[in-house]
Amino acid sequence: MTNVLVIGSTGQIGSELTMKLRREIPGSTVVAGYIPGAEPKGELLESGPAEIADVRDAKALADIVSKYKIDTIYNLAALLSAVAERKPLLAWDIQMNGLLNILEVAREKGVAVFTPSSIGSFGPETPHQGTPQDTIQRPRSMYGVTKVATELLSDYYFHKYGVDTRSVRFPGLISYTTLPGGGTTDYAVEVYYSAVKGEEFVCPIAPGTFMDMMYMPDALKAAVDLMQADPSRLKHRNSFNIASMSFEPEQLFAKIREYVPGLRVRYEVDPVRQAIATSWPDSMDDSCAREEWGWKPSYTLDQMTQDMLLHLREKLL
Ligand code: VAH
Repeated sequence: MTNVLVIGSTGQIGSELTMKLRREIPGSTVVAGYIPGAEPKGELLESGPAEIADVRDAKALADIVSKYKIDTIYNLAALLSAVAERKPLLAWDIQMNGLLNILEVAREKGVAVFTPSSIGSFGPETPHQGTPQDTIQRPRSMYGVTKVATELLSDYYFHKYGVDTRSVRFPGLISYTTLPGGGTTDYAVEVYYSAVKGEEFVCPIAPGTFMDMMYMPDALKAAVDLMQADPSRLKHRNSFNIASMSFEPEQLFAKIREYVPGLRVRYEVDPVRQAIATSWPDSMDDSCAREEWGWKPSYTLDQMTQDMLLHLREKLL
């Protein structure tokens, strides 16, 4: 993996993944793909090349791949779960027609492709505790439908054409660099901002609602390690369960109050996001990722909380 195109480079994952790849891959060219209206800024813009990369424009993608001799695409273009419920047709267009464009370019030009899946690819019938790697996936959200279809289409391109497609099922991701864009797990990011600013946090997810969560540094480690893994060890490809921590809102708030005793919270449950959250796993079994490519998270809830508060105080105060 040397010349990389990150599609969605200004989003919650892409903004940090692009910088990590530029720092950690010697001699690499890491192109920040973006869409008009979401241009890269600051260090992301100044530290490497950037190109307009709309997944719905197949020719533009092919031209970028040729121009920079791209060997790997990270496809992070997606509407997150709550937004996708408001704009289901746009979500399908970006996530599925966009993916098809990327996979066709990858097939023609011999490019590896990483397209994340999510805990959102599971549904109410999926076992919620220790969710298996291979299990029933009948999500009721458009986001989840696109994630299951992403897994199937990516595996199809591997088995039929030999395209090197790989993927992980991300938990809810928590980070301090870029706010998430309308997901069901966003509450677990937003509450840290409220804690640092001394504002009351209004929580849209009900107490007792467990979801898999992960600190961004671990998520980025997974995305890079999987693409660098020995392909002969992979029994799965699209998509690996990866897990780190599982908590419900009250557990998260109690941990934050160990460092910000005055944190104030009240609940205004959002029925759309609550229905989605209830359908998702409480905790996934990630033994296949651990066995096939050495996955292991580093951060605990306590370590994440200390790191989030430290960096948000620097950023906001
Ligand atoms: C969302 N943060 O809530 C995203 C993610 C697993 C959750 O897919 O939609």
